[in-house]
This record gives sequence, C-alpha cells and structure tokens, in this order.
Amino acid sequence: MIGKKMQDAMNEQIKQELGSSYLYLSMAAYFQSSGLDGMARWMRAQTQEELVHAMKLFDHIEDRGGKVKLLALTQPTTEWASPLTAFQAAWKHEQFISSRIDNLVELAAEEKDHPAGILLQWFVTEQVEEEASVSKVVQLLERVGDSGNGLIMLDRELGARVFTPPTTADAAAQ
Ligand code: OFO
Repeated sequence: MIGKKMQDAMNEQIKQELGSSYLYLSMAAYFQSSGLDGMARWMRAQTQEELVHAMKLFDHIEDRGGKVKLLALTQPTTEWASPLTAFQAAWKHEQFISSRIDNLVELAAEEKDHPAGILLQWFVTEQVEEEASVSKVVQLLERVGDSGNGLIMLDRELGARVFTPPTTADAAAQ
C-alpha cells in the first residue's frame, strides 16, 4: 500500500507530466502554424512520451491501492519568439522536471518506500535522456542561426522522429 505522502507527491507529479505533455502540444501547434512540420512532429512525439510518464505514475498509485487524483493544469505558453527560444524553453522545462524527480527520489528514501524508489530510478535515467535530446536540438538550432536552408534541413531531420509506444517487456521491467 502506498503511503499518503508519496501518493500526494506522485499525484502532483502526474500533473507535472501532463503539464509537460500540454506544453509540448502547444509547441507542436506553434511549429505547425510556423510551417515547421518536422519540429511539430517532434513535439507531438514528445507529447505522447509525456503521457506515458504520467501513466506510469498513475498505474503505480493504482497498483498499490492508492487513489489517483487529477489536478488542474495551467495554460501553457502559446507563442515563442523563434524555434530556438521554444526549444530552449523545453530544455529549461526538462531541467525543472529533473529537479522534481530528484525530490521524489529523496522522499522515497525518507519514507523507506522501496517500490516507489525502484520506479523512480526509471525516471532518473529517463530525465538524463530527455535533457540530452532537447539540448542537442538547442545546440543544432544555435549552429543553424539565421540560415533559412539550415532550418529547413533541421526541420526535415527532426520530422523523422516517431513515437514508440512502450512494449509489454518495458511494462514488465517497471
Ligand atoms: Fe519530459 O520528461 Fe516527463 O515530464
């Protein structure tokens, strides 16, 4: 059975993950309306990944006899000054999420909540990947600068990203 403190903290984190999903969907809309369909596709894939993160926490609470409580989401930003600004905001957001995961790991240790600790290790690893993938795009955009052709090529490259839903093996490894 999950403890009340961890349950509340995970419910808050479900909100953060859904908030991430909402933010990236807003970025997808921004890119799409800017004619950058590849970046929009990249953000759509990211939106789906965030839903997977939220559902991992959702299932963990449910599996341990807790109660999922969905909290209100704040409206995400809808406009950015440039693709670089949008990806920089995404990178900053991922760093914020990593700090929240670190807090949850510490709470699991304090509460001696080993099942939560094991689940959260997955999130720790995932956050390293999340930060790395967004920061790589930031670096590429910085290098492209004002080159229109460079932006078009990068957009094409980012558009190759496809969302891969978790497999049953992934679920079993949780
Ligand atoms: Fe982007 O990792 Fe979840 O929020």
